[in-house]
Amino acid sequence: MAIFQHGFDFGDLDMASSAPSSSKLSSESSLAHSASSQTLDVQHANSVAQQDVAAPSQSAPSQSAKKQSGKNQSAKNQSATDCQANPLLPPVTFIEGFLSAKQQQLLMKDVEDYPLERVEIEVYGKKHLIPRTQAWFGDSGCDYQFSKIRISPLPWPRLLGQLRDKLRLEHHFDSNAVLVNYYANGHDCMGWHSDDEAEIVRGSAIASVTLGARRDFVARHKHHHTKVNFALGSGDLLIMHAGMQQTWQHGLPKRLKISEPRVNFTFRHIIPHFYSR
Ligand SMILES: O=C(O)CCC(=O)C(=O)O
Repeated sequence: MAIFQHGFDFGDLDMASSAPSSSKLSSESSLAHSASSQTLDVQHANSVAQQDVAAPSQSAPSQSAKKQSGKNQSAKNQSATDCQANPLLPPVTFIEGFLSAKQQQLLMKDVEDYPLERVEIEVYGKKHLIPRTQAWFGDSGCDYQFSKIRISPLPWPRLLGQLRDKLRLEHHFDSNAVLVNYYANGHDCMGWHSDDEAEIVRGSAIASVTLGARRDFVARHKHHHTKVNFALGSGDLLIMHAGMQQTWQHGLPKRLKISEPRVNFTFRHIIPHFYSR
């Protein structure tokens, strides 16, 4: 661990500047997706969801979530909500304040140099440009295919590699590739989907780190269609555990009043050389 942290300039930065924020989890089984109803219902729904998460023996973040954040130098600035024990909620751990303000700033600057692309995909035989830009980084051989497009990974940018190390160190989360999605404003979005492509190690977790504008990340159960909203803010981490992709879909709806950019990194575990085997 000492070796990891030595020269780990990303982690060496002042972690104390990471400010805590209130929990932004809401259950919206009966909510429409308008920005105003989201805002109105967050408080009420939040307490419902928190009760669900909390009852009866999890009235605080679970022991495992506490243990995880306890390992972090900035643990005092983090708050973790572990939904894994509640079958009505998606199996996720939501960690607010995972990145300090300084780390967010450095990463945001780094993103400016990424070769972000607006790729064209085919849906039901029609070609569309995706409503966001993206880049794919990873270890060699970690190709990724979606909507009939296959992309090979670019080498890890230094800071993103450090972010991967931070996830490994603090959350025992291993990954070999990351998808970067850049949403220029609230018009950019991502539709309902599951990250269940064949090259993703089945049952592996996916870690999502957010920078920039706070946006609603909505999970929808594939069978009973319950929706749960996570208002992900800058520096937050959402770990989607085993079962999430098989049982729930997720998406990032448009929020037309938002004019600020948002960046999201989803760290994944890909089967290397899957397409050349
Ligand atoms: O931007 C987000 O938070 C969602 C990203 C996502 O769903 C994905 O990369 O599969």
